[in-house]
Amino acid sequence: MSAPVKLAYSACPHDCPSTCALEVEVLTPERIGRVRGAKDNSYTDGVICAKVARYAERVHHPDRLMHPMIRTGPKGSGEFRQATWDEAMTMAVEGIQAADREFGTESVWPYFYAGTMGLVMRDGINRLRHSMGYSQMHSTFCVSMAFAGFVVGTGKLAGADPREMAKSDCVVIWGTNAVNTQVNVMTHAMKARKERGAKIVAIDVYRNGTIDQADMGLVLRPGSDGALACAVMHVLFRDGHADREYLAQYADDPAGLEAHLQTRTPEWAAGITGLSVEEIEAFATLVGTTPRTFFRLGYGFTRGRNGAVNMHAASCIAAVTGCWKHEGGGAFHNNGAIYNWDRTLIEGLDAKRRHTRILDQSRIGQILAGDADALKGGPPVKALFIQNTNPMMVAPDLSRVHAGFAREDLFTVVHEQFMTDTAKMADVVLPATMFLEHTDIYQGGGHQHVLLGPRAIEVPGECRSNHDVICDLARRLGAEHRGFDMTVEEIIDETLKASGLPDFETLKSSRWIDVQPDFETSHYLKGFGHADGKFHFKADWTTAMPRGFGPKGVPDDMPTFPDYWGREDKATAEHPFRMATSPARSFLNSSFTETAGSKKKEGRPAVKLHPLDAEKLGVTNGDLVRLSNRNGATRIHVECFDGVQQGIVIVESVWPNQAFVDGIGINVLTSAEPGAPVGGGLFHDTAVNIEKA
Ligand SMILES: Nc1nc2c(c(=O)[nH]1)N[C@H]1C(S)=C(S)[C@@H](COP(=O)(O)OP(=O)(O)OC[C@H]3O[C@@H](n4cnc5c(=O)[nH]c(N)nc54)[C@H](O)[C@@H]3O)O[C@H]1N2
Ligand SMILES: Nc1nc2c(c(=O)[nH]1)N[C@H]1C(S)=C(S)[C@@H](COP(=O)(O)OP(=O)(O)OC[C@H]3O[C@@H](n4cnc5c(=O)[nH]c(N)nc54)[C@H](O)[C@@H]3O)O[C@H]1N2
Ligand code: SF4
Ligand SMILES: [Mo]
Repeated sequence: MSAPVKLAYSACPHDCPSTCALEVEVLTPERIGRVRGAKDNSYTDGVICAKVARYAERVHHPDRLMHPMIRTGPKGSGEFRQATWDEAMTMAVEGIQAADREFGTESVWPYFYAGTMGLVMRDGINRLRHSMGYSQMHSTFCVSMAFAGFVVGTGKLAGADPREMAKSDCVVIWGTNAVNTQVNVMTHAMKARKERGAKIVAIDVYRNGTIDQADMGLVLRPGSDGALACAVMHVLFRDGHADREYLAQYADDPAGLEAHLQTRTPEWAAGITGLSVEEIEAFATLVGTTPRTFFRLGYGFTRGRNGAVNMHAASCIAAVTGCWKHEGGGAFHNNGAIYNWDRTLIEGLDAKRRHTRILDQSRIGQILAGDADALKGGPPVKALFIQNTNPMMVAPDLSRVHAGFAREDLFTVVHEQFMTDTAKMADVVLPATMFLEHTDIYQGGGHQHVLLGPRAIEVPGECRSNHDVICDLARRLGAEHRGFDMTVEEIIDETLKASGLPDFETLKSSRWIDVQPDFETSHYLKGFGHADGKFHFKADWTTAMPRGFGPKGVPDDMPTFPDYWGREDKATAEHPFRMATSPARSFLNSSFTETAGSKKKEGRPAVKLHPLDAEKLGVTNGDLVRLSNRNGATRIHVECFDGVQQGIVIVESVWPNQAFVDGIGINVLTSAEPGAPVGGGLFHDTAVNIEKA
C-alpha cells in the first residue's frame, strides 16, 4: 500500500459565488494532486466544478510566469527579457514616479479586479492607492447593476439561506447558468427535487445546461425580464395569489403596484419577451400556488442597459407571493451584507483622500484614449499598475482598450500568473503566486462562510504574492501605512477581530465559520433593510446602493415601479441581431483559457445562431461570419443551434484575442456606455450585424 496522501484545506479563490471549501492532495512540498470539495462544509457539500478539480493543471502549468520580465520589443510583441526583482521593481517605481512628477498622483491608476477573491490579495492594492493618492477605481465589470437592483427593493444585500433551496418546492434559477457558473446551486436545488419533488424553473436567453436540467425552461429575449416579472405579478393579483396580508405588513405600496400592473398583461409581456402567453401563465401559476418558492437571482440578466430594473422587477415577485415567510422560500442574490468586515487595515481606508477622482473600470478604453468625461476632467492616465484582471480581454469596447494599452507614453506594470493579453502589453511583468502558495481569507458571495485558505505548497520560481509586491512597492515609493509592515497572517488576525469574528488561530482550526443570520433576519420577518422596514416596490434609485459603490447617474425615465424599461440595444435594420456573451463552462472569465483541459473542452469561439437565421444568411455550421456594430467587428465560426429565439445569438465566453481569426475578441462589440444607475458592463446587451465572411 502506498503512503496516505497528505490533504491540505483551502478555499477556491476564483470569482465565483460558490467559494468552495476545498481539500487538496499534497503529493510533495511542491506538487498537488486532485482537488475535491469539502464534504463537511454544508454549502460546498463535497461538490466542486471540473475545472478546479483539475487544478494541478493550472498550478503546475509549464507557461506560468516564474521570473520578473522587462519588455525589449515593441508593446504587445511579447518580447521580454528576464530581470531580477530589484531591477524590475526599480523600473516599475521609476515609471510610476515619472508619471506622478509630471502629471500628478492621479495620473497613476492602480487597476484590479477579482482574479483572486482573497481579501488581502485582492484589496490590498487599495492601501497603496489611498496612501499615495492615486486615482480611485469604480468596480463595474460585474456586480454594480445586480446589487443596485436587488438592494433597491430589499434594502440590504442579503437574502434567504441558499442552503434552504434544498427545502423548497419550487426553485427559480433566474438569469444565471448555474450548471456552468456556480455548480453548488444545482446541488441544493437537485436535493429538493429528489427529496420533495420540487420543480426547477430556469429563465435564460438560450437553452443551456441549466435549462436542460429544469422542469420548466423559459427562453426569452435578452433584457426583457422586467416584462416577464410584471406579467407574473399581474397574474398573481388577478388570480388571488398575492398575499395581501403579508403585503400590508411588509411592502411599501401594494395598491399602487396592483394598479400599475393592470396593463402589464401576459399578452403584453409575450410581445416583449417572445414567450407564449401560456408559458407566462404557467410560470405565474406555479409560483403563485407554491408557497415555498425560492428565487435564485443571478448576475446574467443584469448585464444590460435595463439590468438593474430587471433585477428589481424579479425580486418584487417574492414580496407579492409572500414566499419570504416560509423556510425554503424567499429570494437570494448575494450575501455581501451579512459580513461586517472592517476593511480599514486591508484597504487603508484611514488613508483615503475624499477628493481623489474615481475612474470607471469598464471605461478603461475611453480613459486611456483621453476622453475628458471618462477622465472626470482630471489628468491623463500615464501609469497603470495591474493585478487580478485581464482588461485586454474582458473590458468593453476592446478596440479602444487595445489602442490605449499600445500608447507609447503609457507605462504599464502587470503582476500576473501567466503572460496574458494584458501582460503582453506591459513594460514590466511580475510573476504572481497562486492561492495554494499564499495565505488569505475568503467570503462566500453565494453562501455564508468565511473561509481560510492557508499556504499549502512551496512558492515556485521567483513568484511573489500580491501582498509582498504591494508592500515592496510601498516601501520604494515612500507610501506610509502600518499595513505595509505586517504579515498576511497579522492582517487577517486583526481584520477578523475588528470584524467581530474569531481570530486567525481559531479560524485555522475550524477552516471556516458559518455566519448565516437567523431565519427571521434572513427572511426579513423583522422588517426589510430600509428605514421603514418595508420592501420597496417603488424604487428610489438615487439612494439604494451598498456601501462604496460610488457614482450614480439616474436617468429621468428610469422606472420607479417594476417595469419593462425599453432601453436595451434594440435590433435595427442595420444591426438585426442581439447578442449575449454567456459564460463557458470550462473557462472562468479570462482564467483557465490557458489550461489544456479547458481548451480542449471549449474548442474554439463560435456564434450560436438559430438554423432559420443561418439559412437566411446563407451560412451553415463551421462557416465564418463577420459580427459588426458601431464599436467594431470580428469574425467567428457558426454553430447552428435551435435553443435561442430567432434574432438572438450567443457567443459563449471571453476568449483570448488570438483565438479569433482577426486577433480581437468578442468585447470589441460590447459598448462601454455605463449601465444605469451606477455604471456596469453591458456584456449581454449588444445589437450586431452578421454577414457571411
Ligand atoms: N464578453 C464578456 N465579457 C465579460 C464578461 C462576460 O460575461 N462576457 N464577464 C465580466 C465579468 S462578470 C467579470 S468579473 C470580468 C472578469 O474578468 P477578469 O478580471 O479578467 O477575470 P479573472 O479570470 O477572474 O481573473 C483575471 C486574472 O487574475 C489573475 N490572478 C488570479 N489570481 C491572482 C493573484 O493572486 N495575483 C495576481 N497578481 N493575479 C492573479 C489570473 O491569472 C487572471 O489572468 O469579465 C467581464 N467581461
Ligand atoms: N464556468 C464559469 N463559471 C463562472 C464564470 C465563467 O466565466 N465561467 N464567471 C464567474 C463570474 S465573474 C461571475 S460574475 C458569475 C456570473 O454568473 P451568472 O450569474 O451565471 O451570470 P452570467 O455568467 O453573466 O450569465 C448567466 C446567464 O444569464 C444569461 N442571460 C444573459 N442575458 C440575459 C437576460 O437578459 N435575461 C436572462 N434571463 N438571462 C440572461 C446568459 O445567457 C447566461 O446563461 O459566474 C462565475 N462563474
Ligand atoms: S464551483 Fe466556483 S468556487 Fe467552486 S471550485 Fe469551481 S470555480 Fe471554485
Ligand atoms: Mo463577475
